[in-house]
This record gives sequence, structure tokens and C-alpha cells, in this order.
Amino acid sequence: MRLIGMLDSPYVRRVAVTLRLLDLPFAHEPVSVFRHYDAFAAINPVVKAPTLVTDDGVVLMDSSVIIEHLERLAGRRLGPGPLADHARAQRIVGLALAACEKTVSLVYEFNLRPQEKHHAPWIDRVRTQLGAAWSLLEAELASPPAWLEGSQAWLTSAVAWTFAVRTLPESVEAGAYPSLAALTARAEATPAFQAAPFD
Ligand SMILES: N[C@@H](CCC(=O)N[C@@H](CS)C(=O)NCC(=O)O)C(=O)O
Repeated sequence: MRLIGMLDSPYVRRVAVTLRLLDLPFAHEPVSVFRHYDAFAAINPVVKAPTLVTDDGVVLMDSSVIIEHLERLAGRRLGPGPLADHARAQRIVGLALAACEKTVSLVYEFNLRPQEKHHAPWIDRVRTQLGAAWSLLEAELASPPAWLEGSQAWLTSAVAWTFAVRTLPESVEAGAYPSLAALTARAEATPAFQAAPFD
């Protein structure tokens, strides 16, 4: 299997950590959707990171779609079995992914759009959504379920927080999310995270 994309993308990184935790062998190709557009397009013309090329040559995209396939391949899930626990796990994953999406929106707004074209009401809206996602995620993690560590909810929360802190530090209130910060520090020290460093 080939995982295409840079590890400074939270979506690529969550797939890389998942591959490690599921003990699935893969080759990582750090191709950038921006700096290596043509090389990326030669693999996946949609130019979306992550892209996963299966051993049969099927080209998959979207981290959640890829993770669903990897869990089928491995024959196990990184999450709790009971339905009520699954709902809570999916809520945590959804909040973390929303935080990633809103952080990426701000990064694109600030780094790709010319300053004279910035639209303040849109930026305010995204910041408000981002703040809501972090606050709700922190509330979930302040009383963590027993199954959290090692789960998809756990790794996606940590990947999201590292991405925000490293990419757009001014968008996160340092100290406002202690449970999230502590979970991330522990996750980043594990072999699966260290094998897939942010940079
Ligand atoms: N929902 C997607 C989001 C993936 C995504 O937006 N990736 C970014 C890199 S962080 C990308 O491919 N950007 C290039 C583009 O959208 O043109 C996922 O979970 O994989």
C-alpha cells in the first residue's frame, strides 16, 4: 500500500498513525498537494491528500473513507464495540475533524487568498465554529471514557490539536484546553505518533 501526502496534513497523519496502530505495512510518499501538484495529479488527478493506493492499485481518497477500508483490511476497529460507546467515539472524531476543517479554512484564507480579498465576516464565522469545536472536544475529553486511549477518537483528537498548535498558533487559546493538550502530549510520545512526525 502507498500513502500519498505530507504529514503536516492532519488527514494524512491520522491515516499514517492508524496504519501503524493496525500493524499494516505501507510505504509513505510525502508528495505535497501544493508544491508537487503535477506529481500528485499523476497519482490522483483530484489532488486530495491523503490518497491511498491499495495493493490492487485502487486509488482511495478522504481519510475517513481510507480508515474504514483499513479497518476492514485489518479485521479490527480502533474503537469501542457497544453502540452507545461508538456514538460517543464518533462524536469525538467528528468534533476533531471539524476543528481540522475550520483550521484548514483559516490557513487557506490567510496563506492562499490575497489580503485585500479577505472577508472578515467569513473569518469570524470560521473562528466561532472552531472555538465551539475545541470547547466541545475539551468537554468530552475532560471526563474521558475508559476505551479512549488508542482509539480513532484519541488519535484524531491529538492529530487535530498538534496541527492547530503548529500551523496556526494564534487561532488556539493556549491553556484553554488542558485535557486536549495533555492527551496530545501523551499521544505524541507513543511509537505510532513518533513514526509519523508532524514535520
Ligand atoms: N475530508 C478530507 C479532507 C482532506 C483535505 O482537505 N486535504 C487537504 C490537505 S490538508 C487537501 O487535499 N487540500 C488540497 C485541495 O483540497 O485542493 C479528508 O478527511 O481526507
